[in-house]
Amino acid sequence: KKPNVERDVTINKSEFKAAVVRHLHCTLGTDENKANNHAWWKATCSAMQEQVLEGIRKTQKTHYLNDTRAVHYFSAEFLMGRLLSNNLQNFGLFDVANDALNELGVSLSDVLEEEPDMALGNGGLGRLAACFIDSLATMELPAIGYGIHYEHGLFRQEIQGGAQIERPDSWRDYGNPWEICRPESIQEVSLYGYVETKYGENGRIQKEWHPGHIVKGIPWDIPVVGYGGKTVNVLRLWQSKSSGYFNWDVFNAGGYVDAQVENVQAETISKVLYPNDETEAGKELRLIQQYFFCACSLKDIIRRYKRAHGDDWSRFIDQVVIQLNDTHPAIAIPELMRILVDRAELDWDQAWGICTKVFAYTNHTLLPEALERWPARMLEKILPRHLEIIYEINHRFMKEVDKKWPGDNAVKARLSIIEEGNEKMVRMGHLSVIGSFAVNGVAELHSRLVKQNLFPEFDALWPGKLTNVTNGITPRRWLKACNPALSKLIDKKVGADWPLELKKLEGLEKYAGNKTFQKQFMQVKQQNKQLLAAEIKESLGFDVDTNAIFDVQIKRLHEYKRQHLALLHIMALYRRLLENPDYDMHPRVFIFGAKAAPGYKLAKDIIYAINKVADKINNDARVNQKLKVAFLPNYRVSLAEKMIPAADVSEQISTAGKEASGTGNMKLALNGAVTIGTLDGANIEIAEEVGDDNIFIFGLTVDEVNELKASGYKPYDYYYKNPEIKAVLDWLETDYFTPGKPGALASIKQSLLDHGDQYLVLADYEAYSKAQEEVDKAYRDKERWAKMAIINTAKMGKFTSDRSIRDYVERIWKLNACPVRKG
Ligand code: 26Q
Repeated sequence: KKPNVERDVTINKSEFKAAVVRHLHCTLGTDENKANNHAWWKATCSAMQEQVLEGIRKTQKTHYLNDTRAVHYFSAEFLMGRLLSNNLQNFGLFDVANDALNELGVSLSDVLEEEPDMALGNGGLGRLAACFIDSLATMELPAIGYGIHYEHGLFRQEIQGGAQIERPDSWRDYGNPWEICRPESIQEVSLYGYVETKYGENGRIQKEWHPGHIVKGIPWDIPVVGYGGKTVNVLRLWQSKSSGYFNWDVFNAGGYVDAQVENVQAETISKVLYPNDETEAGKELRLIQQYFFCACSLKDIIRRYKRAHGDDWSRFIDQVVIQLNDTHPAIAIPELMRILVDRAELDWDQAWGICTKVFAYTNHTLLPEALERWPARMLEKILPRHLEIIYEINHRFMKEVDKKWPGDNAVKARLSIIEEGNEKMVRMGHLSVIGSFAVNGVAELHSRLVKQNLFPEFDALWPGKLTNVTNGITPRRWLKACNPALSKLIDKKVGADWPLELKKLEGLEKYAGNKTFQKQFMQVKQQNKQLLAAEIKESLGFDVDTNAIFDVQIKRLHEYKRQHLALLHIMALYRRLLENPDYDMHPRVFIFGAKAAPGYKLAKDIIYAINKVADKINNDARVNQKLKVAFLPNYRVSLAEKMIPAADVSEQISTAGKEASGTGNMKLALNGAVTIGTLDGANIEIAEEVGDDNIFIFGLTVDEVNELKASGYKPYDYYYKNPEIKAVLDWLETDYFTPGKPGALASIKQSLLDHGDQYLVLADYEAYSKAQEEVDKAYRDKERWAKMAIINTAKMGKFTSDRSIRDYVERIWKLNACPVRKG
């Protein structure tokens, strides 16, 4: 069966070949004999780009003619990964390109490897944005992504002597064939300066911001090709440039502008992505980045709106909805108020009415250290008018609070946008909730905790505003493209349109017990494991046994994600094997990928420890037939695409209540990995889908975590009670893993014992270790395991990002699809 998508693009093999060769000659100035794989890659991209640009033109024309309502997805991060293979797939040209290049004596898979990842994001939040714009284009929804054109994306990770070293990422150094510069849409953005208060004729107070600095924003458009190749939306990323404007009057007046700050050169604004996920950094440049892309994007939206509707603001809320991906773009709320009140001269209530019908906000975290707060003083310096507007928003909001809870100052203090204290801080989460018409968490449990713990009074004040939209992933990239062997097998059983209707995978369930299908399914897994084993050999230089269980933990390194819980267990297995060479376990390879924020000491220590323990185990002939550890450096989207199809076991072991959703959990299960995990984030919903028999759930629940903490958690109790815990923690302090450097791994032990083990690693250790024994037992029963793996794939339909987008569209955005046709 062919997918039921009518493809618009018709280019055959010989035409494709001709286009590639033409670009080799005319775009790259080389020829077939001289070209290396990089040149072939660029020429292939350029050949594709002809199709893509045609798609953009048609899509934009269609949206314009239909005067469509559109969603504007504001995100400081878009973790796109590679685009060529995705664009070929979505245009249905993968096989055409493959054959064309083959005839030119070139291997498409080698060419695909030439593409640098577009790593303009840290992890989950940035990748979610990328999956969402894929779904939006696929579902033919009018949408645009807005973000920052970072010159350097997330750092490249090297491992030297076991430790993480950060190197600059240079994804654009040799040119990016996908991006299109749009100089006709350059915008200007103001910074610094002071606010002048004027009194108009009608007695109306007028505010005028005299900026100290103006920077230019240059838009670069990245095509977003929907599956089927009909709608091609764009991701618009802003690059900063100096405008040459510098207000010397403001500077000379003194006091308003700090001379030192003027040194924030315009070009530095979009230089580099901040690598601190889940921590609030409070850096001035970060705030400027946020404002810069929000201001450019709002101007862009308003320019487009005015082209169709002139100065009539009455239809703005019908045409525009803006989704804020976390609070990073929350400054857009006072910016829109400023435009409406100061520039368009609407009165406050009218302007606020518009704002609160345009913005919706997605929360991605409950961790207190990740909730953005900006010093009022910093806002005052960089965005003086915005701080005034925030105070006004807050003032009016406090009156509303007083109506609901008269005289209750405690509730006012909790709900105020302004946190009083040593230093006044602006709470961006509060601003986002107050300025939006909808607020969502990213998994059922997380959304419940957002309502109950993070914003309980907001929920009481505005019932229904806080809601859930469970995350999802695009099955085009995360199954069809990254796992072609499994995709073809699935096609044969359930038809080829599952990438658009992921629930169709349920059709696999009836084969879960079928021996032939089990064999085929596990054969594909075996092939994928061989491919990953080759990658491990190439990257780390050692062999792994593909009959071993491939146990995969891939995600940013953070204490709450508990890579160190996995590490303690690995050390315990090692110890059991040393104590008893006949210790009965199926061979296992533990495979990690993780970057640590450069300033996060303990996270880096954990990476170092994993690598040191790996060195020892991998070179210990007494155990390395049964146990290996592979830490693959520089985890990124393109590496994930190789690891995920090869995983038998998916590690999702965060402390309950801490992982908002997780999305790697969905990708791994979709590819037939079985989860070992806590009742956290989307794991709970995954368990609901696959059933308790097809997942290994262990550990404390959210309620138990809270009870244990309330009753006074004492990690030393576990240390003294469980000899294995004691042994492995003490082992960390010796120089066994770090010869000549005793104590090099001691910080981990310290954090777990002396610093209170905030994330309850020791409390969950025993349950984890038992669950791992269950995993071992289950794997040895080949049929049982195959069945579990198949059911995991079969039951992932819920987690397509198309479903997430449908939820947003129906419950929040109220958008209509706009089919793009030929011509
Ligand atoms: C904050 C301040 C300064 C610099 C950077 C940051 C920053 C950057 C990125 C803070 C947070 C992030 C990213 C957070 C993130 O990825 N959260 C994850 O979002 C996923 C998608 O919803 C969830 O699945 C994960 O559970 C959540 O951890």
